[in-house]
Parts: sequence; C-alpha cells; structure tokens
Amino acid sequence: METTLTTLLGSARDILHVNWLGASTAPSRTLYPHQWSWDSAFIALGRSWHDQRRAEQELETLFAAQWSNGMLPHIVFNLDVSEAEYFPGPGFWDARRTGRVPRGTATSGITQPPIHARAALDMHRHARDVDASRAFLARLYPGLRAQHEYLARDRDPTGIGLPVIVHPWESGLDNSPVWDRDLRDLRIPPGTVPAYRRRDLQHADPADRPTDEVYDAFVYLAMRYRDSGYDDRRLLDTAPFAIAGPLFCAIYLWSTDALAEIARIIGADPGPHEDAAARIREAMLRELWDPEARRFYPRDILTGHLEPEETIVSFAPLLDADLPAEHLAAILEDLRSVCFHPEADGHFVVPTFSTRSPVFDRRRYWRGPVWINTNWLLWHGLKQHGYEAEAEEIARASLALVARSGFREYFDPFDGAGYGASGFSWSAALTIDLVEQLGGAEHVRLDGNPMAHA
Ligand code: 2M8
Repeated sequence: METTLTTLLGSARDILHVNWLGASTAPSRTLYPHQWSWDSAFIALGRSWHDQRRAEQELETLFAAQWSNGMLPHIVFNLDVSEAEYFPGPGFWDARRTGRVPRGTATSGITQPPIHARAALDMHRHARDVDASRAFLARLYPGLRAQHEYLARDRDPTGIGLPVIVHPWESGLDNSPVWDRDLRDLRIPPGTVPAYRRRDLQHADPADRPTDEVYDAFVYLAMRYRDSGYDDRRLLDTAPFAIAGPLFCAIYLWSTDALAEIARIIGADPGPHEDAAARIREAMLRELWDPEARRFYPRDILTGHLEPEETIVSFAPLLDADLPAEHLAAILEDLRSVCFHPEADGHFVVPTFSTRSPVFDRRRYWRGPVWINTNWLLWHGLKQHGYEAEAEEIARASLALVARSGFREYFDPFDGAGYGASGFSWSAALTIDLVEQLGGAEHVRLDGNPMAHA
C-alpha cells in the first residue's frame, strides 16, 4: 500500500506540473484554464511540499492582480487563452472600467473565500528555506491585510460584523442547494440576460454541471454587480443577493487567526488581527447560529432570514479554534447522522449535501458529491478539536477516493465514482498536503483501521 501512496503522490505532482501556466496553476487545463483564487491557495500549499519557490510564486501572482481597494479577484485570466475558451471571460467582467485593476492583468470582478493567509502560514510551517519563506510572508502580508480589510470595510453593509458574498461564485460552492431559494426568488426581467454560450459543457458532462436555468441566474447576478460598477457602497440598493455564510466566514476567521500569527513571525503587530478575530467569532455565533435547529446557517442580509438547508457549509465553524462546546457537539451530531454519514457499505464521507434530501444529487456539482477541499477543511477542523477518529475517517475516505478514481473534481459518496474535471489541481494538491501532514507516504497506510501510522 505504501507503493500505491508513493505512486499516487507522484501522479499528484505530475498534475500540478502539467497544469502549471508559467507563474500560476490552472485548476484544470480544459474546464478552468485560468487562475482561480482559492484554488491557488490549495495548490500552493500542496506544491510547497516539493517546490517552495513555485508555491510562493503562485500566491504572489494572484496578489499581483489584487484590486487597489483590496478586493482579491476570484479569477486572474490567463492572457494566452482566448475569450472563447471560458465563459464569462474578461470581456464580460469589464473590470478594467473600475480603474482598480493592476496594469497588465485581467481579472473577474468578484472574490472567493479568503483562505490565503492560512495557506501561506501552513506553507511557512514546513518550509525548507525558512529565511526565504519569512521574506515571502513579509512580501505577502500587505496584500493579505488589504484583502481582509476590504472584506471588513466594504462587504458588511448592515454592520453585522461579517462579510457578505454577492454571488454564489464567491462562495466557492456555486451550485449548492443552500442558494436555491435565493436564486428562485430572483426576478429576472425577460430579455435581461444576454445571449451567451456555456463553455463548461464542452468539457464536462451536463449531468455533472449546473442547469441552464441556474447558469442564467449566475450570469444575471454577475451582470448586476458589474453594471453597478462593482460599487460596494451601494450594495443594499443594487445587490439582489447578499449573504453571510458559515463557510466563507469560518475561513475568514481561520485566516484572520493565521494573519495574527504571520504578523508575529515577521515582526508586525498581531493586535489588530486578534481583535478582528474576536469580533468575527462573536458575530458568527450571534448572526449565523440558529439555536432552535442547533445549526449554523447562512444569513440573507437583505431579508434578514437564515437559510435552513442541510449542507456542508454548516460544519465549517469547526475551523474556529474557540468554538463553544455546545456548538461543537451539535456539529458532531450532524456529521455522524445518516444524512452526512450514510450507513450504506462502502460510502465515502463527507457528502456536500444531506443524502436524505429529495433534491440530493450524487453527481451534480456541489449538490451532494464529496469534494477533497471541503473534506480537507473538515479534517483540519475536527483535528484541532481533538476528534481524531472522525478526522482520520475523512482523511481515509479522501485518499481512497483519489486512489480509486484519480484526481477528479468531485466524487460519488456511495460508489466513489469521479465526476467533473480530470487532472483537477486542488484534488492533487490537497492529497499531497494530507499525506505529508500525516507523516509522508512511507508512514501512511490506506488499509487497516483507522489511518494507521506504520
Ligand atoms: C467552480 O467555479 C467556477 C466559477 O468560478 C465555474 O464553475 O466555472 C467552483 O467549484 C469554484 O469553487 C472553483 O474555484 C472553480 C475552479 O476550480 O470552479
């Protein structure tokens, strides 16, 4: 089995090599030929175990495209790829019009979960060249700080203490049922959505991807934000979608803790980040916790309502190192329930949506399948709270999935079949990170019970 893991790690590195674009990495050469923001953080972390220099370059390339207001764009376009190869491309976003996009770069106009400070800190923790890594942290720190300040300053229009996302694409979990109600409630005036061609369907099975109706809603929301001039001061008047969600906010909190640590490492003042973390932590408990359901839910700040869907985002507050015992116990109960831990033989944890929901879909993008990045986040969260057995089960399931089906984009929780893109970068990168964190290929066994160290 050791040999298999060694081979697996070799293939994971090969994928990162093939998807390397020269200064950053594409999530997939076919489906996603540009640089994506949170993908790059996962990719840099995985790559850093064998190539510190390129891993650092990955994040520096991303931050070189950060807007002047601190907004870190969710896509940095690869200028060698034509507009026709991915929709929506730079022409659609028309970001340059804001005057905030750095010269020589082309970006989208929305952001993604701010996992970057955490990735940079983790990279530093195992860096071989510690001096180079410290210098890298010092170079990245102003950008990380600006990214966090942007979210606190411009994305909290009602002052709840949490940033909102203005598009499901910002959540990273685009097509999750958690947004269904909001997308259904959108009143899209007939004729407003321009004619467009879906490029994703040229590279992926339509059964794995969002429906056309959902895509229209995605395009409409992106257009609305673009046509407002990406003006966050007018969000309450112009945004049809403004949601503070547990996954985005928990990652923001986790990274804010990391930012305080980075500040300490480079000799800056961690105080402002510690204060920010305390505020975010408190706001998450106040705004996103439903005491009756005993669950964290996203809050729609336009209606004031919580969004009661049973999705994986409810478990993300495990990333809060100080999560109170009551909340921790409730999350564990849910994670162990038949909805997220189906009892069928050979199932794989953790489905992204309750397997008991009538609209659970075992293969469609974010509507049920297991993803390696959400597993990796929960693995971290469980470990930090001392739930070793549960964390090990997730690690074992993740490795079994990629060993069985390759580095696919997502996986069937029941039979482990792979869906979406093949040669998907974050599945490869986080496999590397997982194995290395567990002690390396020669120490990890996939067989036996549980993830035993040899
Ligand atoms: C997916 O999102 C993009 C749009 O941003 C798409 O469907 O075209 C999501 O899974 C997102 O989380 C991810 O960052 C991106 C690239 O892997 O693909």
